[in-house]
Amino acid sequence: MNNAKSSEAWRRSQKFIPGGVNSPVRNFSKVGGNPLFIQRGQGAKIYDIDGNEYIDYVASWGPLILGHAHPHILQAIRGAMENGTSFGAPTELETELAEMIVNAVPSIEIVRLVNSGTEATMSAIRVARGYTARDKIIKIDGCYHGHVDYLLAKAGSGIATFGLSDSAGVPADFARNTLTVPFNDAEVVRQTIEANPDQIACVILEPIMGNMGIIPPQEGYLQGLREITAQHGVVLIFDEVITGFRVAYGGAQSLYGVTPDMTCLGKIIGGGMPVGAYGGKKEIMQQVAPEGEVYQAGTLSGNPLAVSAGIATLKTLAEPDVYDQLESTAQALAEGLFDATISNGIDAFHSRVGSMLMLYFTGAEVVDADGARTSDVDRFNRYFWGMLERGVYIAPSQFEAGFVSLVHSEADVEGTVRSANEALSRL
Ligand code: HOZ
Repeated sequence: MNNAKSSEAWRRSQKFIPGGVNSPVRNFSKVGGNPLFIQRGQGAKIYDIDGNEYIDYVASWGPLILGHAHPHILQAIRGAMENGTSFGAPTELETELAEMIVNAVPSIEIVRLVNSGTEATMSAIRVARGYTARDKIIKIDGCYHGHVDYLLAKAGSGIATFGLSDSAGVPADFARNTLTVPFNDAEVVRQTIEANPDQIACVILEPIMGNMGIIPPQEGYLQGLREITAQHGVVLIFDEVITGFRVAYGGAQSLYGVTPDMTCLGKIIGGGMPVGAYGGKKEIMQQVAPEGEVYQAGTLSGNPLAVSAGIATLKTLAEPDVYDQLESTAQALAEGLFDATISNGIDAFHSRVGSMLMLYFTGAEVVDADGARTSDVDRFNRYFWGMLERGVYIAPSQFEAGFVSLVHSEADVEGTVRSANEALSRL
């Protein structure tokens, strides 16, 4: 694999950008090597500046469920751009996207658009705190909700990839009100709420963990959280930044039939443009300024280019059979990878929900973050390079999800499985 130009580009970028990247997990240091610099994407493929072609399962970390440079999205962005790039004033496009979200996501009656998933979770928690007049929150070990100060404790994604327990620069005082409990254990949430009577504002979690690999909720877990939080007047927040419009049009909450009080969105609803959203019950969202007293604002919130890309994405996802197609492609891929680990005698745990999938290099069953941490990351790193050298681009971290998009073909799946067989046979 020739990556001379990427190596040179990285040498240069490190002079001006921390680690040469604008988000830590993009850096390949944990898999050992330098990141590829991407020139363009088309459909299921990306092309680096050295001219190498890869089947892409990173999909910009989730948003590109339609693949790269989808004509509907490009057309929508071009159309919006002709009218100008930002106004800082309401547009009808924002209402159109908000209405689509409200109609799709069971818990959302009112929604506010922001610029990233981080902004969405931070704002939702502020609203939950304002609504309940309580300070403490419960977060789940291994869930990642963006780089909000008090949410970096025991977070997944880059925090897990780089083996950190949290981030420097967060005053202990800021994290004092964050209580952390394991995933898939509703009883410990009950105990924590009861040990802190009338003090817990919210429980926030990814209903399917997607930043510690993929960890689905066990039967009854989400229902249990719903009952416990309702009993104690605690706001239940689902962070569906990854799962929203990914595992089903209505997100994980529609898949599992559990309706939280608030939901955070991002990624897919911007079609590859920067976006986020938080919403929920009217009564709670009425706390948000200017209706209520919880302040939250943003110069570029509801940006017309991002909103247009989001509308085009959701319209395409609303077409018949889209989720069936995603399911059958992802299922074929997961089965192929499963067979490949068996025939190569590799200790592996496979996890998949819809078009999100993960191969953990562990013999343990992964039901929470501690299970994910049993993975042999050195083995994963060798697998990562084996796949990359064979033209398959997976995330450079054992803890980042793989995403199948609508444009992955049978040939892509077959090629990926062939590459996995070869890569695994050389571990
Ligand atoms: N937080 C993202 C992964 N879960 C990473 C975003 C990025 O590096 O682009």
